[in-house]
Parts: sequence; C-alpha cells; structure tokens
Amino acid sequence: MVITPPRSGSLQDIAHRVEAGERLSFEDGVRLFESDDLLAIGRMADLVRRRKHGDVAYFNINRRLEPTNACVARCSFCSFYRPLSHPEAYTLSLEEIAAFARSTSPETTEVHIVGGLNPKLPFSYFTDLLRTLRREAPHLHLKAFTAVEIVWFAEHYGMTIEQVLRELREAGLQSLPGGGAEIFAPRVRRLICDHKTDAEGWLEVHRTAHRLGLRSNATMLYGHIESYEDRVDHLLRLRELQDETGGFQAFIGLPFLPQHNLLGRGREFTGGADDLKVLAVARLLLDNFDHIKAYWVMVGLKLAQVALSFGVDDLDGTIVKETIAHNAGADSPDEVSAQYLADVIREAGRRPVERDTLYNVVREW
Ligand code: V47
Repeated sequence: MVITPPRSGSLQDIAHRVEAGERLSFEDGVRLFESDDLLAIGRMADLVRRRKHGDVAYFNINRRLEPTNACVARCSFCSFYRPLSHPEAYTLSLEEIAAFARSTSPETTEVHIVGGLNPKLPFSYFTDLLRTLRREAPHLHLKAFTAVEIVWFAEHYGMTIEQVLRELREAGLQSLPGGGAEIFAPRVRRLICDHKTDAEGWLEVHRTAHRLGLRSNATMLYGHIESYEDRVDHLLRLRELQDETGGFQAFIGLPFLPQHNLLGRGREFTGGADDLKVLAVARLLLDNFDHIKAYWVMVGLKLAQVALSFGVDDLDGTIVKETIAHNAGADSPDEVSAQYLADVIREAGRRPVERDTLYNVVREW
C-alpha cells in the first residue's frame, strides 16, 4: 500500500527557516500558496506574529469618507464607481463634509478617505476638503487618498507627486491608506485596471510619501485572475520598498468581491481557506512589516477573528459606513462598536488595544 506523505512534510524546511528568523524567498512563497496545509502555514505565521506582538491585537475607532464616486478609471473589479454622467454619480459638497466631520464622535481618532478619479473637480476641492475636516474635527487623523488618486492628481493638475503630497500635507493630510495596489503584475493590471497607474507609479507615491515623513499602508486585491506567482511578486515588491524606506505600517489583504462588477461575472467569492492563507503568507513574507490587518468588512467578522491565529494582529476599526465593499457583495455590518471589536479580540485569546492611526496606544480595553 502506498501512503501519501503528509503535505506538512513538504513545508518543514520553510518552518525551520521561519523558526530561525530567516527571510523567505520567492520560491518559498509560491510553495506556501500551493500547499493546502493551512494549519502548518498558520502555525508559522502565528509564531512570527507572537514574536512581534505577544498577546496584543489592535483596532481603532475610525470612519470612512468617500467624497466622490464619479470616476474615469473604470476598473473591472469595482462596484463603487459611476461614470461622470451617471444619475448615481455624486460629489459631496464642502457643507456635507463639514456636517460629516461634526457627526463624528469625540472618541473617533481617524477618518479614512477614498474616492474616484473625477476630472470635473479642481485640485482645491481636495485641499478644501482636508481643511474643512481639520477645522471641524481637529481630533481626527486624516488618512487620505490612495496612491492611484495621488498619481491622478499629479497628471491631471500638472504637478509632481511630491508637490501633490506636500500641498495635501499642508492642508491636513497625515498618512496614506494602502488602496489601489491591486496586483502589481502588468498582465493582470492590463486586464483589471488598465486606466490607472501601474506598479511603478503606486510604489513611487509611497516611496515619496515615506521620504516626506508620511506613513502609509499597503494592500493586495486577490482571488480573481492572478496566479500564486503574481501574489508573491506583489508581496516581495512591497517588502523591497519597505527595506528601502521603512515607511509602511500595515499590510491588508483584500479578497475580491464579485457582485455588481464586470470582473465578477461567473466568479465566486473567495473561500475562507484562501483568505487565511493570504494573510498568513503575507505575515511570513513581509518580515519587515510591523502589522498584518484583517479587514473585517471584506473577510467578515468571524473570519477576521480566526485570522488573529493566522498571523493577523490588527482588525482595522469601527468604520460606520463604507460603500466600496458593500456594493460588491460584502455582507458584513455597516459598523461595529469598539466594545464589539474588543470582545471579538478577547474571545480569540488576545488582549485588545485601541490604537491611533500611527499605532500609538489610545487605551487598553
Ligand atoms: O483601492 C475595490 C479595493 C480598496 C473591490 O489602508 C475591492 O488601512 C475587493 O484600500 N472587491 C479600498 N476589493 C479599501 C482599502 C483599504 C481597506 C481597509 C484598510 C485600508 C488601510 C485600506 O478596495 C480599493 C480596491 O483595491 N476594492 N473593489 C472589490 N470588488
């Protein structure tokens, strides 16, 4: 009788290297994705997480602001954007933004701003938006505009990336979110987001932001037409830039949500095993990133909780209301309370710590 050797056997050399604190290679990354020994991968990722964070897991009290959904990029995975002349296209007025700011609770520490590429708006709309938030709610950290938006501002308004970042910072910008990275491989990018900046543009924005002293995050959109090699290439390009600048704080894996977008036709939601694997492999490959975040809005609260044992140390925040994921089929709630997130973390055996955007401790729950 032939007994198939357990799959975990094939990962043992990687496990030894993880235990020894050695950096993993491209080939290691592909082998991890190819393996279906989820628990072995999770154990390795949990070891790395524990070395970095012990029993602490983070969250924050934040809100999402999406100032415009009018967008010319037409990404095939996106269910949020509307063409400029579409009846559902909107742009919030400065009065509406001021009202939003006034409606945030005093406990809220961050607003995360993401929007479409809307050529009808002057650059001053974005600086005024930041100034309005600053004026109306000075306690909020303004984490705003993906690298894709920054490149678009530079091209559309005839500025360099550095000029854009400096002017936005002057108006109140304090850090950059990690969106818009999708998958760096040109073959995939051509098919899913041909009309926006390439990998080099995305990375250049973050490089410049880090040089100017702004911290940022990084994402990867997976579970569509990318290969395992594309995922590992993406993660290693992030690792390379982090070696150079040290400015990234957190990595967030974004599972492709297939509803109401072109790319989703005939495609299913990602499985929980793949979601956990992406977060765990990211923890293993991104040895120079402090934080791996499970974005509960997209992966769901239950899986985000389990992910705390698969390399994740951060659950993002309370959110209140977001549209990008919910338009694409996310069935998570619009918001959760800080107490709820703290309970989710505690139930998973971790110590909940509320942080601000820059990972300063706000309070232990
Ligand atoms: O840039 C769009 C992605 C991003 C879909 O930096 C989709 O802390 C899945 O970047 N299915 C916005 N993903 C969200 C984002 C983010 C989220 C949480 C925390 C942080 C952070 C950043 O969502 C977009 C795009 O990459 N996206 N459509 C979709 N159908």
